Amino acid sequence: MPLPNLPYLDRPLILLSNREPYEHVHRGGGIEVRPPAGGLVSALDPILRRTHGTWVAWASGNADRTVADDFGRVSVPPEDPAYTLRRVWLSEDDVEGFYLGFANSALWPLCHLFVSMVDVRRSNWKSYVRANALFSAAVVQEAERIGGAPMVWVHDYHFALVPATIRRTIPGALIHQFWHIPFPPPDVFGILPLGVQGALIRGLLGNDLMEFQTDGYARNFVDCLSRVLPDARFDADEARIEFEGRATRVGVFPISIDVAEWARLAALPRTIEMSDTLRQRYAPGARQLVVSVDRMDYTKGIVRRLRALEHMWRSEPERRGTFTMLLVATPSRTDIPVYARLEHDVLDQIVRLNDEFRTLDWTPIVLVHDNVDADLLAAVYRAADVCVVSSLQDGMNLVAKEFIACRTNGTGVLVLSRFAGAADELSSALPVNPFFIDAFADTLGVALDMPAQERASRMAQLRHRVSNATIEDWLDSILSAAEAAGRTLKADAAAL
Ligand code: GDG
Repeated sequence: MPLPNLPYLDRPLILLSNREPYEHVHRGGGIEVRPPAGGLVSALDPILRRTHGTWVAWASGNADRTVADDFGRVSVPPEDPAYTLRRVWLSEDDVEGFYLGFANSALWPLCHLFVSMVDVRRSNWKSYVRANALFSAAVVQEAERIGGAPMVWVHDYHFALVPATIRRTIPGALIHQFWHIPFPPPDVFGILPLGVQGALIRGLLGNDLMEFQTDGYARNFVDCLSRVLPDARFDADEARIEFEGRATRVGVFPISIDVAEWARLAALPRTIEMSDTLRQRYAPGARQLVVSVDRMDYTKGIVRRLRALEHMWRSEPERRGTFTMLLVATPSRTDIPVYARLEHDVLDQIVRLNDEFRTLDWTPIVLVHDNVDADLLAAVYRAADVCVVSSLQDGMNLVAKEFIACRTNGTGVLVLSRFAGAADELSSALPVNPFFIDAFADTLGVALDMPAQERASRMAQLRHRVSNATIEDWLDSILSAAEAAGRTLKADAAAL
């Protein structure tokens, strides 16, 4: 990926995320390294290589300790060491309480407005506090090792308390945080115990810059903070919060993907071969192929998607057999009961629908319930006539952008939930409200019936948008805004 120039990145970079970029695992008597999985890690890895920075993350691999030094440090990438991965070990109790518990059973449903699923426990909160302290200490230790005032880039909702903690120890650090998921409005945030609300907001105000995917989430953050900390002042023109003598800026940076890399993957001979096989198998002749790709997560609207299909096949029997639904649902967070139940419900629903509607030469829904390689995903995107993203809430949704990047021939229809952050940018997609089942089915019908010319013109607009807002653009704008925030805040502090 061609990286931005980063002329402004004159401080040592320390990145903090829950997932680590390289995981060491025992395999067949030896140790294997699992390279960056997932788009975000792959996008950030080159920046760390370029800047010889430090990445602090949870040690999730069962051979991680074997290869790291006494401090949990290991040089990566293994074949050509360029930066330091600093691993943080969590006890089983903290994986349960911090990660599965407070982060994924309280904050995740809360931020996605799944109020009835929010499960707050004192022990999980304590574990979240403890884990945040552990990660903060690791960042501080790395900063001391490197020397100078670093730029610390914190990722996501796992680490709301980290910025303020680091700030207390290294006042001159430039700290900023990207919040990948939605931020809830005050009434929903208000479900949390008062003390927890205050601690989270104060923790985040340790940042120089808070980064969100959309205007709406940024506004929600400001509304929450105004309610929780009435003494905080927000200057809307400057997008600046002032609280207890410190300032935090708020910015909107919709995340993107490595467009060139997806286009390259989609054009590989083996991808084309896989894509042709998918079409021959599931969409022979005039039959169309509708696809979806998600982690198996209740926020992605998989159950509603299946209901819309059921509604369509029942109310418009002539649609049966005209398309196959290829549903890629990657297992996720299976240790959390709600996720295990979702998996069970989705599998059940698919078996039931296939039993009811299948014909001799047609299986209505084909499920891929596995972790698949990126080139197979590219083949799925390439093979599709229609891609459906039906999130009930979603910070951005990268799948929508990946589908567009892979449509190098300019065809294909994107059906996109109004409740995905991506909908703000991708206005030429077919919008859908996944809660309104009949209308969802109607929209699928519109997508399937859309004339080639309209498909091409909508896709041209989508491709134009995505090619002009890539992951490199995102990195460039976020890192330069963080540097600028650091500069102006320093000037503000001098003037105070
Ligand atoms: C959060 C926010 C925001 C999926 N299955 C496989 C696989 N994937 C890849 C896709 C895509 C990514 O996972 C999923 O993208 P989402 O955008 O849906 O992400 P979330 O995991 O929900 O993450 C989200 C994102 O952060 C970034 O800020 O967009 O709103 O919830 O890249 O391709 N990749 C591979 N095998 C799979 O089986 N290799």
